[in-house]
Amino acid sequence: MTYQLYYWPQIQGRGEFIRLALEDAGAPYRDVCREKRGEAQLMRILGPRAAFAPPALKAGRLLLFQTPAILHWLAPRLGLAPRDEAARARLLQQQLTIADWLAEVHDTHHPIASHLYYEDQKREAKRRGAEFRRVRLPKFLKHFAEPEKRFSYVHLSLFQMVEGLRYAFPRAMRRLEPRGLAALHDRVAARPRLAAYLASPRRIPFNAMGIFRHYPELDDPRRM
Ligand SMILES: N[C@@H](CCC(=O)N[C@@H](CS)C(=O)NCC(=O)O)C(=O)O
Repeated sequence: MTYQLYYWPQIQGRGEFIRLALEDAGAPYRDVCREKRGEAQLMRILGPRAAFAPPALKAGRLLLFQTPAILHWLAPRLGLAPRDEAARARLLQQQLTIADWLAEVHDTHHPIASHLYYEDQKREAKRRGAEFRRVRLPKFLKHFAEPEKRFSYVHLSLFQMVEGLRYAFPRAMRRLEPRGLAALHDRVAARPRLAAYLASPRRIPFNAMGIFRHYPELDDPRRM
């Protein structure tokens, strides 16, 4: 089975959480929108009623949207989740919390509207960013500070959160990052297939269009 991933070609974004699972498992997949005329293919599956927003995964006749739902379906097939229903439900619960966390990261630079420029909501972003660093970031980090021993797709997603947050908020992360999460990050980065992926051109670099953006004015202030 060759899986087909549909996601905006310029950013890691939410698509990256699915890419990491496919890459770690060594699963055959096409990153459809990064091929020729890829965005046109994305538009074709984004019918006004079929779906709300990418990422999407196509597997045979199944077309599935929503990052946590895709991972929930995919992970047992890739050996990244047990088949036991209760255990899978608990992983989905954690992935949904990660999705909430990711949305809050996005809202630090787009607190008013995602369709407006950052430059048009900078003042609000500064306030939102400060509250995020003061209250929400420590709360999420603490929640995931001691990851479960049994490896799953949630570990891959937590790796991506750490990577992204270190890029977006380097000073705050130096202050707040729990040891358990740093250790998880290093363990995941050393997995052979994942290490190969991260070093390859398939890994899109972080940039100023993605969900994780580095605006120094939203990070902890530099010490004088
Ligand atoms: N909850 C959805 C969110 C999907 C989403 O917001 N996708 C973004 C890109 S990362 C998008 O294309 N949004 C367009 C829109 O909301 O109109 C998921 O986890 O897949």
